[in-house]
Amino acid sequence: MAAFDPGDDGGFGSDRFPEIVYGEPLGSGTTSGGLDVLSLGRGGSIVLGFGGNTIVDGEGPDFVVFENPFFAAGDPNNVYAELGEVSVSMDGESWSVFPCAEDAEPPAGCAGFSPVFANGDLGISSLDPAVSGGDAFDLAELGVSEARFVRIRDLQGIGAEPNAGFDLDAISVLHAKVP
Ligand SMILES: [Ca+2]
Ligand SMILES: [Ca+2]
Repeated sequence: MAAFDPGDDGGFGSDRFPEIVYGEPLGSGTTSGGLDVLSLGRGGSIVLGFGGNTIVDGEGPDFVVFENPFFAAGDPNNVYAELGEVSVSMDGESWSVFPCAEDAEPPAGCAGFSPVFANGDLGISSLDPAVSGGDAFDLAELGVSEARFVRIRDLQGIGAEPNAGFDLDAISVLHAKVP
């Protein structure tokens, strides 16, 4: 299940929705923003389910969100980021929100800040946070043991049409319970 509530000036990738936000990410590393993404638009949001599987709280991070941030002009201190707020839910109605300090340096608790190296075409796994890049989340931080849905909401409303807002490439589930 995937439900997209687009904001203004987004929609890049929507012709390939929902497939574009499932499957392996196609990260472009630190040099440019990957194009295997759905642009949420200004204030847009998306809810993703995982085919009936649930994310469970295991040791360390439990899922990773892949956007397409990159180092502007190659400068690691100048990340071109479009941050998103991440929430989880069991029923799709009641949500637990990861607090996102978007103005902290570096931002904390948000998705969309860490460049993506995971790439299905290059054989770089999205299931190994040591190599994948992306922004990892731990259910334990919220005191949540299990989640069926992840919601991402664009926070910054930047970028030009049709690429405005948070660009979702994929979410990888590190700790899953399969029914
Ligand atoms: Ca965990
Ligand atoms: Ca982006």
